[in-house]
Amino acid sequence: MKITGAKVFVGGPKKNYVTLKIMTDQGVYGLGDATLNNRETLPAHYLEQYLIPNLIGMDPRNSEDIWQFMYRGAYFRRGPIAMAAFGAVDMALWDIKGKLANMPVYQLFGGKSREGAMVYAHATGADLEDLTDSITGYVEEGYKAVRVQCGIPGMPTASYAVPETKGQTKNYISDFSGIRPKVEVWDSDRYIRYMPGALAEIRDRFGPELHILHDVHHRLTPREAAEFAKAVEPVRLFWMEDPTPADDQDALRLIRQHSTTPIAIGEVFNSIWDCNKLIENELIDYIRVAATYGGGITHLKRIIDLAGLHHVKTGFHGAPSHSPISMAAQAHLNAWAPNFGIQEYLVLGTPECDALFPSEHRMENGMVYVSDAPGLGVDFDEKEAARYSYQPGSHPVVRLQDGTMWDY
Ligand code: CS2
Ligand code: MG
Repeated sequence: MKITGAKVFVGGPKKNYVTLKIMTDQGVYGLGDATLNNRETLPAHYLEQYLIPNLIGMDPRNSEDIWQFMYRGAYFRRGPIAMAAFGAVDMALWDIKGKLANMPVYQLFGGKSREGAMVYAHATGADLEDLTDSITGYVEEGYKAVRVQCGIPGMPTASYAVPETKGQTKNYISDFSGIRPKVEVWDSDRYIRYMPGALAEIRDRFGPELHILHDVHHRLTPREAAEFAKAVEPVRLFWMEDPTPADDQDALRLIRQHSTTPIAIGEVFNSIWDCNKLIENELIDYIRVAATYGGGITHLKRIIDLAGLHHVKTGFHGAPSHSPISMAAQAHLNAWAPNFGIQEYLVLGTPECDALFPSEHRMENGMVYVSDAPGLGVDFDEKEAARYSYQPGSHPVVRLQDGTMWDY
């Protein structure tokens, strides 16, 4: 069996999904997702210029060897761009493998450990009242877990002008204006003074059963994060996410020494080598590495297995930037993983998204039920895809009030 060709599509409804389709000489094809939010064209180029020319002629069933070829063969390893490209190839190969076996991919891991996998939604509000309304909406829809974020009273707003620039380049970008980030202003002290009380009020209003999650988005120092984690202990959060910048694997030790608030981290990790110390030293409770830029199913499965040895559960990133293909890859892992924790789940399921990526994965009462179709159980409609093109975008950047650059 041989890979005969592959195509990359960039675009989608409100998102620049990077979709890889690998074709074979037996008519079976596989789909993968390489969407690296706001840097989408880079994994697309990696795929088109380096990986696809090498894949042609390879046996798609040898997904492990192909993964090692991409990773070891690159010499310059890891990093989100390369790992997103490898991840897309790997997902597509598992999709092919499942279709050949006529089995859903979770069967190839060892079958189902559960029927439905709990997900969490995002509730946000300009203030606490607004946030309460947003949480109420999700609770009424049947969600059992909600991530809660709200505006901080008195937090200054950006006073920096975002320069407007237009320009022309040869490839995807013809207008630079979407590339210039908007600026947000951050004040850790104000946040630490306000947020524990706000979270306590949410717990009071919604009672003990609701799983409450909160994302600190890498903005505190280890000492501040320890203070925060201690202050929110009575709220009994499901997790406190990304308390400190994720680069420093030792930072979490201080938080651990001072509190029992569960810690989740990993949405910006790309490799087991970004989190092995965190897992082995039992400094975290949930690992959030995504299938998309974590090298796909093959690599994520290694992380899940290491985590399982150390009481660390899964809580994969599921921001809307991930396409339904990698969400499906995660749905299969979530159905199987003995150490499944929770899945982030956002915004998918719009009619436009369903038309582009038809599937039978379904969401009901805050739980995702994996499709039993062979492979990943998601298709890709190329005619629909022709409606979309790449739109430049950027994450906001964050500065302190005096202008100092901070972590988004
Ligand atoms: C966030 C993300 O989902 C989350 O927990 O931290 O929305 C993050 O801001 C984006 O994925 C960035 O691309
Ligand atoms: Mg996050």
